[in-house]
Amino acid sequence: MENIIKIITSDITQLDVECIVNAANNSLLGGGGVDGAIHRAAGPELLVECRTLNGCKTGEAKITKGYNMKANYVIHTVGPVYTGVENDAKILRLCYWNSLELAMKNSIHSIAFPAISTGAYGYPLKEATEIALSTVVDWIETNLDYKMKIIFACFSDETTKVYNETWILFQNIKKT
Ligand code: AR6
Repeated sequence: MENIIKIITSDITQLDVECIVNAANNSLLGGGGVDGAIHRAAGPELLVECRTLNGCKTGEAKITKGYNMKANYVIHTVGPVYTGVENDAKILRLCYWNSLELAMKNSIHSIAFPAISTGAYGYPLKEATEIALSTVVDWIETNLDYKMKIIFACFSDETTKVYNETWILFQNIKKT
């Protein structure tokens, strides 16, 4: 399998991948948005396992099973609440990076990300997308011998459009 990056419009909870990423909060005890959807789709056993994890620091990642979902694993990461300071970008980058590191540690070769921090946490979508795409490209380039399929599961066509536009822009920057 090659390294692949795919951008699709999808409900992340329905994807047939080894692992999906949850945009969680520090408690890891559930919430709204994608977090709520993942807990609903996985079933109550996910919360039981999450209770054993003692929460998660912002920018870090923890792994659980996927229970009733097709995905075998959920990697829970906590994005920054957007405040407009430089550190927001560093933390958002860490979410993607640490999730991929944890996936590799668990021999996972396919992973789907939601647009972390761009809902309740208020991160402007375009800026967040640039960070998401550049971070996974950097990670792939750093781990060329590890094959990973990375899917960006956009929840609306509008989000998908921003990802696709940013991807083109990013490719152009990379080439020059
Ligand atoms: N599949 C894919 N993407 C989704 C789905 C889904 N089923 N549902 C929502 N999104 P958010 P955050 C998109 O608010 O900004 C929670 O309460 C959504 O359209 O879920 O990181 C946590 O517990 C948006 O683009 O996460 C935290 O308290 C993106 O997922 C807080 O929200 C992220 O929106 C985290 O906020």
